[in-house]
This record gives sequence, C-alpha cells and structure tokens, in this order.
Amino acid sequence: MTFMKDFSYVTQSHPAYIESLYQDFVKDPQSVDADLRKFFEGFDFAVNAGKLSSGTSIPSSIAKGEIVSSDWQAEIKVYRLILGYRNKGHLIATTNPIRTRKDRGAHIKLEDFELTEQDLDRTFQVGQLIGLSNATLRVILEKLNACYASTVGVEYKYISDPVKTDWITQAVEHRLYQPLPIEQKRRVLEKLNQGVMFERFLHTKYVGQKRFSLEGGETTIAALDAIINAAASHDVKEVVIGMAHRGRLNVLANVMGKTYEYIFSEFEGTAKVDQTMGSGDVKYHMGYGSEVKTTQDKTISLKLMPNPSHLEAVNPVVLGFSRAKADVMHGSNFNQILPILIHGDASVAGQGIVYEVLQMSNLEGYHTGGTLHFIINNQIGFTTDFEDARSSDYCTSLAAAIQAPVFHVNGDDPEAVVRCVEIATAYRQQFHQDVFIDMVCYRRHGHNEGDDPKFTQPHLYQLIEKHANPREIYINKLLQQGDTELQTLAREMEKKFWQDLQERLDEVKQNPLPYQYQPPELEWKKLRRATPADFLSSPDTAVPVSTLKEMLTALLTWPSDFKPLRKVEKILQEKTKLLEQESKIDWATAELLAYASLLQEGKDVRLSGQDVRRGTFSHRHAVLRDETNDKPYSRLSAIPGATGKFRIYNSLLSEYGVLGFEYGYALANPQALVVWEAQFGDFANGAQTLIDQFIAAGEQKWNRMNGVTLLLPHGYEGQGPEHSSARLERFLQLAAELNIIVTNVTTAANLFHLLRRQLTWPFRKPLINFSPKANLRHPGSYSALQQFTNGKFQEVIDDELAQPAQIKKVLLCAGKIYFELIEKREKDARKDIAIVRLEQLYPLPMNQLEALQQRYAGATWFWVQEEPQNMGAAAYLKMQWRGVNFGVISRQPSASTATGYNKVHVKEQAELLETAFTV
Ligand SMILES: Cc1ncc(C[n+]2csc(CCOP(=O)(O)OP(=O)(O)O)c2C)c(N)n1
Repeated sequence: MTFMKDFSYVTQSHPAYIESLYQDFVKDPQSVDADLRKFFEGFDFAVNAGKLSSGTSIPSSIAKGEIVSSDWQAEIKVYRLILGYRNKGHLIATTNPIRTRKDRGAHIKLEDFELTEQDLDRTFQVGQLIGLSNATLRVILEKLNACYASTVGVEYKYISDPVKTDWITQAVEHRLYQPLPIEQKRRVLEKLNQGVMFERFLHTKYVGQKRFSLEGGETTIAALDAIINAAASHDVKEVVIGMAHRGRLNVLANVMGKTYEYIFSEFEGTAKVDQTMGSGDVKYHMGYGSEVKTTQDKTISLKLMPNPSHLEAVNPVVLGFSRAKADVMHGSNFNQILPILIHGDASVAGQGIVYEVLQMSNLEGYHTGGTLHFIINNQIGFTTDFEDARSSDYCTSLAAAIQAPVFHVNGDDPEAVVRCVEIATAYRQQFHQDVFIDMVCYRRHGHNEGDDPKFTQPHLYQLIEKHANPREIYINKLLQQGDTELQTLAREMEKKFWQDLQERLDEVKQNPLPYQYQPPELEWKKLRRATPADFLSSPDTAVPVSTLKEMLTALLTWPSDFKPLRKVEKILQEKTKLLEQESKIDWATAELLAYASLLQEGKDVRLSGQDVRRGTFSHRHAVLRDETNDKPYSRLSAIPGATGKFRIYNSLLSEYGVLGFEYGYALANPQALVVWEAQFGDFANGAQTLIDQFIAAGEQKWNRMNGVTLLLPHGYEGQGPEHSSARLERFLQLAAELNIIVTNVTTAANLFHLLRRQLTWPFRKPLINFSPKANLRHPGSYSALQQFTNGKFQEVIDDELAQPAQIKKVLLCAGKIYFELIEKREKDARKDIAIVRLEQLYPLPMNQLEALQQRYAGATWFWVQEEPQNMGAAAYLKMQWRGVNFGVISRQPSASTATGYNKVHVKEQAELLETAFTV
C-alpha cells in the first residue's frame, strides 16, 4: 500500500491548482479549507518577513503568468507531507503491541512527496504549521512521527467542522507526545499494579475459574482512572459505565472500589445469596454504584450498569440512564454526567446496536452530551481473528458515520493511553460529542480461563506467552530512562506490588467506600417490591372533576397567536363537541389526560417512538404545527398547576436502540412515566433482546425494578401478516413471578387509569399494552366523564347488559374483537350470551374471573381471539386458568400471523364470529 493514494485532494494537486486556491484565499480567506488557510497565512507571513524571496509571491507569479519558484514548490511538498501525516499517519502508527499491522509495509516515503534525502537538512517555513518555525525537514519529520505515527494513530480527518479538527490537531501536536508529570506516572504505575495484581491473585487462588481476565489489557484500569480524574476536573459529577464480561471484576475492584473481599466471597460462593430479591445473575454481570475521590480530591459518583451476556445490548440502557440523570439531577446539563461504553473489538464491529446508538447520539431526544467509547481491542473475539470479524479497516470504523474521532493506541504504552483518554475526555466536554479510544492489546489466556487459545491461534499465542505484561514493560521503560527519580519510582512500585499481593493473599479485608444515595435513588428506596396481593385489585387513580375539566380545557385549546391546520382544528372541535354534548372522552384525549394528570402531580412524562408526536394513526396530535410558520405547539405545555416535565420525541427508525434507551431512562427515575410506542406492535421484535434480557428478567436478575411502558398497536384489520399481531403470545410466555403487566384495554377510561396506575403503585413494573389502530376512533371506546373522576383500572369488564339467569354462554375476549362480538350479538338479538372483557392478561385476575364464574354459574365459557390458535392468549390461558373447562375459538393454527388477502381476512373474521355464536 502506498501512502499517496489516500491523500486529500490538495496533496494530489498540481502546484497550479494550489495557485488557484491561493487566489481564492486572497479574495476570501474563509473560502478555503482550514489547513490550507493556515498554510497560506504562514506563507504570506514568510514573504512579508522577507524569509522567502519576493519572487515567490504567488500573486505576482500568477499575475505574470510565470511558473512558480522552486521555494514555493518545495514548501508545498512539505505542506503535503504534513497533511499526509495528519490524514493517514494512523495507518503507520505502531499501535499493535504483539504483531505487525495487517497493512504492514505502509510507510511514508519522501519520494512520494517528491522530496529527497537532500531536503532533510533544508529549513522550511511551513513547519510553523506544526509549531516549528524555521525547522529542517528532519526535525519536522521527527515531530510528525512523534505526533501521528508513534504508539498512537489518530483518525479525525473525516470531521467536517474545522473548529473540531483544529482542536484535535492542536491537542495532538502539543499535548499527546508530552511526557506525564512524575505524580501522574506514579498513579499510572499504581493502577497497573492493581490491575495486574488483581488478576494474578485470582489466577493463583481460583485456578481455572471463569473470570474473563483483563490480562493483556490491564492498561484499561489506568485509562479508566485517568478518564474519571480528567472528567472530574472538567466538572463531571457522575460517570455511568456499560461494559461486558472482559475485565469487569477488575474494573469493579480497581475503578469502582468494590471491595476485594466482597468479590472474593462471591468467588468462594460465601456471598450472601438474597433470594428474596430475585434469582440473581453470574458475578460478571452484576451492576454496582459507588462514590470515589479523585486525585484532585473531588467526589465523583460511578455507576456500572448490570448487563446481560448479549454483547453491546447495554449501550442504549446506559445512555437512557445518563439522559434521565441529566434531566432530573443536573438540569439537563450534560457536562455533569459522562457515559462510558467499554467494548470488545469483535462486538463493537459486529453488533448493529452500536450503529443505532451512534445514530442517536446527536438527536434531541437521545443526546447525552457525547459518549466516551473505550475498546479493549485484544484482537480476538472468542476464537475469531479480526480478519473474520469485520470488513472495515478498524473495529471502530463506524465512528466515521457520526464524525467521531478515534484514538488508536498501543496498550503497552500506558502513558500514551492516558494522554489519549485525557484528550478524548476534554474533547467530549468541549464539543459534547462521541469519541473513541481503541486500545490495541492482547488476551493472555483463552476466551475464558478454561479455554486453550492455541487450538485456534497457535502462532499468536507463542508470541503472547513470551510477552511481558504492561506493568513490567512500563517499569522497564522507567528504569531505562536514566532519570534517577523515575528509577526510584519504578523500584518503589515494584516492591509495593509484591508486598500488596502478599497482603491480599493473606487477608482480603477492606473497608467499603462510604456511599450517599442520590435523590432518584432515594425515590427508588421509598418503593417496595410487589406482592400477589397487590394485583387483587387496582389502586384508585381517579381525579377530581374540577381538575379533569381544567385539563380538558388546556388540551383542547391553543394560544391565540397559534394557527393550527384547519383539519386538526376540526378534530379538536369534534372532541369538544363530544364532551359538551355527550359528556364523553375519546381514546386519544384520555391518553393525554393521563399524562397531564401525572404532570400535575409533579411527575415527568417521556414518550418516544416512531412518529409519536402526531401518532402513526394520526390520532394523538400531542404536538401541533402552526399552519403559517410550522412552529410546534405541545398540547401538554399549558396544563394548569403542572410541575412535571412532558417530553415527547419522534424517534429515529430504531426499535432495539430506542426501547433500550427508554428502559434505561425508566431505570434512573421512578417518578417518570416512560413510554415507548412501536409503529406497529410486531416491530417490537427488533428489540427482542431488550424485552427478553432486560424488561422481562431485569428485576429478577439484578433486583432493579422498572416501569417502562410499551404501547404496541395490535389487531386483525386485514392489513396483512406484518401489521396485525404484536405477538401477545411472546409476552405471555415471558410472564411469571409478577415480572410484567400485559394488557389489552378497550376503553378510553381504562387506558387513563392504566397509565396512571403505573406511577401510583408503590412499586414499578414494565407494562406492555396492546393498543388499538382503527379502533382508536371507535365510539365504543369513548368513556363517560365520570369514569375518569371515579374508580380505577378494571382488570376485567363484565357485561353490563347480561342478565345472568339467561346466560348460557360466556365469551371471554380481549381487545378489538369485543366490539365485533357486541355488534353481532346486537344484530342477532341474542340474550343468552355474555361478553366479558379480559383487559389485563397478566397477572391474570383470578379472583375476578372466579367471581364471574359464579355469577354466570352453569354457563359454558369460551375464549375468543382473532389470532391463530398457536398465537394469542389461548395456550397461556389453558395453562394458567387450570381447572376451568373452557373452549377456544380462534383462527386455525398458522405459520404466519395473518393472511395477506383482505378478502380472506374478511371471510375468516366472519367465520370466527359465526363460530362464537353457534358452538
Ligand atoms: C450478542 C452476543 N453474541 C454472541 C455472544 C457470545 N460471545 C461471548 S464473548 C464473545 C466474543 C467477544 O469478543 P470481543 O467483543 O472482542 O470481546 P473479548 O471477549 O475479546 O474481550 C462472543 C461471541 C454474546 N455474548 N453476545
């Protein structure tokens, strides 16, 4: 690979082209690229200062149509060389501690720039671009190599904002290669000692136990420590970390301050097993929170998110959590809270969720002020070599999609790693954008400690076996530096290492760090875990009439200077008419009323998903647009007495990332109703990892409650296999031990109470509500005003019209089919059939169902569902409602959720109803 081919347009240009750019520059300096501008400014300066012969002045040569002078041309060549290093120096940096790079052989040759050995001792003005005036080419090259091609390679030239690129250029050319002060060297060594010692201890004491050691990548500990210290000096108060298995125990001990004693007792299996708080998880998945003192004596709060084995799945959760904390504790000041995502090289390259969260990073609803991504790049994923793990050059190549800079750094050079993370942290604080550190290291053992890596990478592991750990390498480097202070430091720390290790082996007692609960954590502490008794009936969630009317007025009017579209105005007027003439409230208004009432109680509401502001089915209209100037108006912005904040965001086209973000948001703040709405319910399966691993199991595994609410449009309307079913059966299969709430409500008032119940309960539970589509406007879903001012959520809605003595058959159903059954009963004038709605499917309201069985004693029961027999609630009910003999009326078992032909749908639906009334 030659270097030249990748250079920017300027470096490939003929001098005459540069001249024309210079002309542009003379006319308007802003019209040319920032680097070029600097070069021309330097050139003008040199000419004016008489350092170049006046004959080299471009304007005059151009004016005369002469060929440019050789001075000028040589300056341009060196300028091109500088740009070459800035652009592509990372390709030749020595970032790999174990083996040569795969593009080995790439190097910068003078002749590629039409320079020769003889030029090495010539002085060039253009050196001032990198802070060297009047320097020889030799000196310029030395500095370029130190900055751009040493143990660090910086990728940043795809960033289009010149302020940012200039900032990075300055940082790299003035800070990156500076040695650390002695105090910081001491700190680095201490952290390396701790990192190495921890692994050695576990390796000696717990032979063969899985710990996913950090060995080969121990510099991670020094890096995280430096990030935390740098962040605190930039005013960060809290750091939220998401990471997988690799090195997690080491991070818990040496960064988070979890006591060795506790970690070891987990290893020995003597840690208290608190089964009342869930069934637990393996030690390298558990979360942790602590407060640590930084080197500047500042207190900083650290959180490590619990995570499932599913790599990278925790990313959006970390970000949602950070955003909620910023919103609720730091006045949405993202400077005070820093999310860090630690990735493996194989997972960051392979998992699509990484792309989703990067795309979220600059969006209003999901911005967290920039994430610091740290990759423990040990060059292997389980047994997979990087050649098989990615098509891109780097595992971090995705960073370019959002113009995030990447610092590739050799993990055996801890000082360089520390410098990189410091610069990266400062960049994040300055520009509030994502930044990547790709620390190239190795993995001393197999994927886990029981694996033999030589099965798959024999040659690499021959090299690794002989390779000293980063601590020893650093000690040797300090010893070699000849500086007596450094040598003393190295010897001191070496001695300390062995002493500490011995102490740890003898005695593992440590004092846990003191911890002060934060306000949202105190809110969580006020809550309790749910018990089965909590689900016998719902709490009271009604609101006073006066409050309801006040909210309705606010929701159905708008400021006098706002001009809604005529069509929207008409919709809202119809709602007012419904209210005034029939004292009824429709579905969409009920939903907004629930939010408004929570805002009045001082609680926040956050709603996100695709097109949620208007609503996929044009029903919500939470945010209106002014017909004349497009200005938005949130209908929840003027609720009288509201102290909570309403936030509603149309999301990017993502389910996994967005649902993860909302789960994380709800995890941080129990006093916010956090709602995610799917465009159509079946798209939730794109977020299945989040649903299985976090929503369904999070409370059990990690003892973390969560009240996230999912609205999944569902119902058979003849729209085909992809838009009919939100896969009720999947959620019901996940339901156990009171882990989630699954509902399919049919009335506006029940929706109102359901949403309010989420925050009224003294505990939190994820809610999955199967919501209507066409039926959003069904008059049968309207509710009378007094249903909002009295009562509570109804798990089961009995048939008001049924006369129990006459009833021979009870049709139990949920959701949309109810309206069709009612219609048919009316048409057929049947008095012997009762139609009962099961509005909450899980937890199954057994007490209420039993009461109804007694009410309709002697009647035959049927469960009626639109879904095929192998889907919907049929199988679940058969299992749960044992001892009750009931029949199932459904579509035939089917591989696909629904037919693609409307005609077939209509026929099936008619048959379903017919069967319900004839069997
Ligand atoms: C989503 C997902 N797929 C597969 C796995 C199984 N798995 C566990 S670790 C691993 C390799 C990870 O490699 P890398 O990200 O480079 O991290 P390392 O273990 O090398 O530190 C794989 C494939 C998983 N945990 N999660």
